[in-house]
Amino acid sequence: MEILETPFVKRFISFCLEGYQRGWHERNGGNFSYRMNDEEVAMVKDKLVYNEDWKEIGTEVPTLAEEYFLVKCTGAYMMNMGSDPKHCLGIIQVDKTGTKYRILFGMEDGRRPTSELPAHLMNLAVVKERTNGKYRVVYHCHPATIIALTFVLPLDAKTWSHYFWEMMTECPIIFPAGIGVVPWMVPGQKEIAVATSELMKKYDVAIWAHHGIFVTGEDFDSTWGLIDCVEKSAQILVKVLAMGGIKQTITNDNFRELEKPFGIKINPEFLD
Ligand code: 2HA
Ligand code: ZN
Repeated sequence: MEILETPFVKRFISFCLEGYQRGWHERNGGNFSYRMNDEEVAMVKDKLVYNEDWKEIGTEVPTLAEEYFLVKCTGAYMMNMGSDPKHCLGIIQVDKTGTKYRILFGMEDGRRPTSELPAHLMNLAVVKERTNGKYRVVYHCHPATIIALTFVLPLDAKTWSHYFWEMMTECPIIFPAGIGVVPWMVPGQKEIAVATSELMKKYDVAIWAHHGIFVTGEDFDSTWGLIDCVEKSAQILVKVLAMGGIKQTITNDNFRELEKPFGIKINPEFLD
């Protein structure tokens, strides 16, 4: 099968274009990665080219050794993902030691993987372990309302989780663990990758102060649903704050009432 015709590549592209339509990807902003499953690797294996040199990832991800990933290119505009995929995305493989990668498809004319490759791979490693291999998607984007709130809300997980749960009843059901927050840090470096992946041990959502957000999930739809809910919650919160603030809300007891019917455990650290 042609690589660009496979369902997972098509869905990766449609996800990027939807994010662009939402205004979450100005210029080359944001990035995206997907850990391919065995069937997807088998589907494209005879079209991959194994003659590129191994390059340093910039961090260590031994639990991802020899796995295959579909990732956005650095510098690429999400806007162009559909019309020029061979310059905007590529398939890479991690080596046996988990310290190097090589390009097997796409990333033509010297393009390279996203500048946030260390953060993507470290997050994918952490969530793979936390979910026994279920989670495969990591998405980073720059939604204006979420970023705006990083200038106003205290930068701690409890504040963000509680406010974002309060804004829509479905939110605690969709992200019951809550939202982690990384303070302002230099992007593209190992330090921010380590800080984010520490949060991904607990949360599916990590805010990057004054920059954007990382979300993770099992598949493309659930990851999309998650970022969509978080950004919508942010929009409601801004409206509520602009209208003079919360006058009545969902109580902590109300939150606890959701647990049994929806079979979830809402992070008790944020419910007092
Ligand atoms: O341009 O968003 O964080 C990619 C980014 C870097
Ligand atoms: Zn960014």
